[in-house]
Amino acid sequence: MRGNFITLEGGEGAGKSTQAGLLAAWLREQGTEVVETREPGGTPGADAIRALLLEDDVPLTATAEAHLFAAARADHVENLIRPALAEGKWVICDRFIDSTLAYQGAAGKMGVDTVRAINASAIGDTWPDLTLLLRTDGDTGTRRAIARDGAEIDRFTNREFAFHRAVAEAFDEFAATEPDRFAVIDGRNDIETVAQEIRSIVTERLK
Ligand code: Z5A
Repeated sequence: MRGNFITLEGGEGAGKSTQAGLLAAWLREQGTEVVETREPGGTPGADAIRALLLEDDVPLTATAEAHLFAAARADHVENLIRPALAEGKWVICDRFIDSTLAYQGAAGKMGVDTVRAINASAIGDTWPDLTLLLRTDGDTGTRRAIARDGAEIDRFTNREFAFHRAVAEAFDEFAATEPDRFAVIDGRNDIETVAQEIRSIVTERLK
């Protein structure tokens, strides 16, 4: 039987990585085989593209960025996500296609439909079964990311407030359009409250 595919989405510092780890640990306690991964990245090829996108100081157009995120995703889906699901494992992925739709498509102004088309062959029918959207106000997320990383602010984090607001609005719109796939969670709550809510949602929707 195919495993379940869960993605976590939201702005920077929303708590996605923290909650991905807690959810994976909780599922493993119950005997579920879990693969934890993240985007961009997750395979050697996708990690090399991640370095180009997030760490190297190479100026890129929005179109080039969107194609690179999709290229990383194609490798990640084909070499890691799809095989794991086929083996019955659950895959928990920190960011996936909705990030590209929100960052490059909506906030980056390429257009959500254009970005969706670029990603069509990268993911095929490998859409998430459940997408957990962690909502925070911009300040909370940025404060958490800065407290964690100190001065290490990558070029996505450094973008202006209006860009992050456009990202947040896009995520809200996607969740409203696809309520069966998305669950919206208040990421401003403390870590254990958020984790408990996620466990309830996963139990209700997937178990
Ligand atoms: N990007 C894109 O443009 N297009 C795409 O297609 C994709 C990505 C896939 C990825 O950077 C950047 O790439 C991202 C979008 C862009 N940039 N932005 N902005 P990344 O993967 O390096 O970083 P990130 O995805 O933004 O994640 P993050 O900053 O690591 O945030 P997080 O995973 O949501 O948060 P966290 O690491 O779990 O928590 C942050 C800190 O807050 C940490 O110290 C925690 O202990 C603390 N924390 C977590 N939860 C709480 C609660 N509930 N209360 C208090 N403190 C908390």
